[in-house]
Amino acid sequence: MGKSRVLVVGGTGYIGKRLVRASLAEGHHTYVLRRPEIGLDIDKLQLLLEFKQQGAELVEGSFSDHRSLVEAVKKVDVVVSAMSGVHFRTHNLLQQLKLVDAIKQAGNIKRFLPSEFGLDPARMGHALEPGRVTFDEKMIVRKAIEEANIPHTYVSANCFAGYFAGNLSQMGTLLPPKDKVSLYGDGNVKVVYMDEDDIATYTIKSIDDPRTLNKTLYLRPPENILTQRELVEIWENLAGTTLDKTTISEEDFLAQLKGCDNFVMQVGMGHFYHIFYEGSLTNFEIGEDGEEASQLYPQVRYTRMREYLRRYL
Ligand code: NDP
Ligand code: GO6
Repeated sequence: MGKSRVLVVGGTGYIGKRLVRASLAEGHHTYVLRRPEIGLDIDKLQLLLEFKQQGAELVEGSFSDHRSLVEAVKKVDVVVSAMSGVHFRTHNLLQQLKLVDAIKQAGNIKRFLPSEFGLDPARMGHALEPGRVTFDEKMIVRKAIEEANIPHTYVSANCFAGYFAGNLSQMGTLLPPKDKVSLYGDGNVKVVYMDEDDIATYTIKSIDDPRTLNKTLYLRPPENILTQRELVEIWENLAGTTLDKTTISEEDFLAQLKGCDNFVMQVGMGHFYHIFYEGSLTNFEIGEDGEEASQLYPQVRYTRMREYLRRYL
């Protein structure tokens, strides 16, 4: 396929920086939004300057200046947003409504990928409070996109391995436990663990693909569909250890969630509940409105969790 002009919004973020690199690697003309609000954040600025050296074009634009967003959007064919969903209280995801307005007014965008990259929010209508806020906000953004008839692709990336695999899916840590691991229920629910660079690679593959137009792209490469138990076993084999296993029953987990007074923690626990007890990543078949990434792009050699976990040895 030909080369596109791609604007990455949120390009210095955790997944955003990988999207910039993947777009450059694919040979697209890559533009990265540079917000004046970065102020004295020297790491953000240095990263942007690195991207420029690697061939990206930095475009100034602010969410508090509609015209600047329209001008930025007019330079490109595709907009990929990786706005934050982490600092939940500030509703950053809804900032994207301003981006939708700008795209609507500019009128030239061939594909918009809003910030999704997780559970499919369209399947989370029943999600627990307060974690459901992320799904609700993503659905509000979807509605605005669809009402404005903006061509789009939604990427359901499942579990970022850095948050869910490196720690063997333990909450409150990013490192593998040394002695004991707690399993959610029987530990036999299928989840999907994804290397973050692969998420970016698949996402960028989809931006000019007619097969993903107005569809959801699910990242479900077969060898990365694993139970928590299988993930733990992979680690035990790599590390040459055996971990003591304890079980958290569904009732205990929900009681802990309800008793927790930290908002960000409650949000996280809600997400873990849906993933590891309910099986929300895998308890459905991909339908007419979806495509599976490793089937569309079999040439991508995706990272298996055995390989990903080596870095934690
Ligand atoms: P980050 O927290 O790294 O933030 C991404 C970018 O958001 C920042 O770099 C910044 O852009 C932008 N941003 C933050 N606040 C504002 C603001 N007030 N106004 C404008 N821009 C702002 O995001 P993540 O990469 O962690 O998350 C991206 C997406 O991935 C989210 O939708 C999230 O839900 C999802 N996610 C999924 C996970 C999974 O396991 N599936 C795990 C984590 C996230 P700039 O670069 O311009 O400064
Ligand atoms: C990642 C996290 C990890 C929270 C999604 C608390 C949206 C999604 C897979 O920001 O709340 O320990 O789907 O103690 O649709 C956070 C959130 C993960 C990271 C989940 C996410 C996943 C957001 C924690 C923790 C490792």
